[in-house]
Amino acid sequence: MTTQAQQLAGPLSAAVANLCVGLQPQVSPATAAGFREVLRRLSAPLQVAVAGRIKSGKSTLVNALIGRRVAPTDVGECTRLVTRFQYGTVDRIEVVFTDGRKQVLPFEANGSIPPDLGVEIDQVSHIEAYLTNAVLRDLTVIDTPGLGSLDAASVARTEALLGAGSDGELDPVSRNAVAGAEAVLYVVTQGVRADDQQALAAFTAATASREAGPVNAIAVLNKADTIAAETVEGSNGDTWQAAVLLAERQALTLKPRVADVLPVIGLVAESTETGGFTSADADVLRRLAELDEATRETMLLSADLFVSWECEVPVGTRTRLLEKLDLYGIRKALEAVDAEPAITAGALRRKLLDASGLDGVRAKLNAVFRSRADGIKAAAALASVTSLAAASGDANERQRVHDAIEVLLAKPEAHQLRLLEALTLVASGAVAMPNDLVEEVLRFGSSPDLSEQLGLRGRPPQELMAYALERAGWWRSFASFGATPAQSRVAHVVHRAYFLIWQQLRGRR
Ligand SMILES: Nc1nc2c(ncn2[C@@H]2O[C@H](COP(=O)(O)OP(=O)(O)O)[C@@H](O)[C@H]2O)c(=O)[nH]1
Ligand SMILES: [Mg+2]
Repeated sequence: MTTQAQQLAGPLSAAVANLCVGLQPQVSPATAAGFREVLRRLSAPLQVAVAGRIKSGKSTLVNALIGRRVAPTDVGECTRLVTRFQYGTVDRIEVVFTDGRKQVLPFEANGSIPPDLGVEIDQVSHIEAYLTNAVLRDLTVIDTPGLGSLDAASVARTEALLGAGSDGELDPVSRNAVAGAEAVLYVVTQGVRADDQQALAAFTAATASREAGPVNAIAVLNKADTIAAETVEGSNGDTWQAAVLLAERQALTLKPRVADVLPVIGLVAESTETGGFTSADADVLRRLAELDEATRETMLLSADLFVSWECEVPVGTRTRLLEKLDLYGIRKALEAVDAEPAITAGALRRKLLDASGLDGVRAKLNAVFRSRADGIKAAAALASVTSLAAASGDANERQRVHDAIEVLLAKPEAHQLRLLEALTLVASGAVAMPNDLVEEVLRFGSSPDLSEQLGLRGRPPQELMAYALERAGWWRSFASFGATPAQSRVAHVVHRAYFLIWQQLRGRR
């Protein structure tokens, strides 16, 4: 068996792949089969699950991110299935049945997956959608029906199938050990409830007990346009400001299980990114902008009034615009036309996209997931390797695997992996720390930027270096003196992280 080094995300994935290859002849056939699956996953793009309650707008957001209206939204049986969107050289939909059978289906004329498949849905495991889409080259996006929902069958399917796609070679225990998404984009709407926390825990279960944490989890506050600004203190009646404030508040509830909570308007992002917003729509908006003030204000009071109020623009046209942008998007577009009556459809689209907050979500995905894909994948693979060995029931085998992992982690190159592990341990509360130290440790995961990792964004290099060195010293003594063994292990990693930052800063001078 050879590893496909050119497809691996980086050196950490390569190190874990080598570990698997090296161990393969020394373990039972069942564990070896599991290792093959781990190797297969290591050379695939990062697997990101989009999770959250039903109707929170997951599929809408998936479409916006992929840039094509390919996931059915709202209704239809497909919204109850897990769909994996991955890169392929030709566009293709495969329905995978629970018995392993596969059936190829055509896309709808509009390029979407058919909302109703015309097959026995109870026998469907999940859908594989291959798209020739550049976004998917290094990110496989998994749309889920919804964790923490009331539809028990959908929940069961989500939990069972997140990250499915194994070749049927594995027994259920092993499959569970290697299944699971490697990262999660968690979609919430106004008012995170207690069961959203439960849903995050369910995600942990679905990722085969790997913790979701700030290293591999981001949350978005979707449907930001529907927030009633007057209910949010400090928003000054501004919807987006209200969304920003609410997202900050939700971050307090969800952190440190997620890296951040960002507001977004998935619907507007979808319409502007998938070609849904057309120049005909821009024409309609220009006509609406010319209506007399009173008519316009009345129409913008509610969705009902928008479509039913007497006005020269046909009702069907208005209904379609409402479906694409909802009232908030229409209001924003009208403001843009007011400010610049000759605005082009393209410029209007850009304004709407800016208003949707999608750029912020993309930037966060890049900073938290893409830039760390190697570490995230390697850590997930190591966790799988560990649970495969544990599941084998053979104490010798377990010891051999454990020893090999220890050797790997002791290498200086594996520092990033240890740091990711430490972040997850601290974020999940598995290793208890005082709050200020938790915050300090988690900063390492907040950004690839060194000054931000130090919590000293924008400060001069000299100050950054002095601080890194000082904290390195502090964590070293904390490791030796004031710490429990578990804390001490984390502290050593943090000490080294500061030391390496200091070295890097020095090298830049
Ligand atoms: N107003 C508004 N509606 C949205 C937004 N995102 C999604 N929706 C609507 O919410 C409904 C459910 O969306 P869907 O993506 O199917 O949710 P899912 O069940 O989580 O996949 C659809 O009618 C979407 O058009 C948003 O940001 N604003
Ligand atoms: Mg959906």
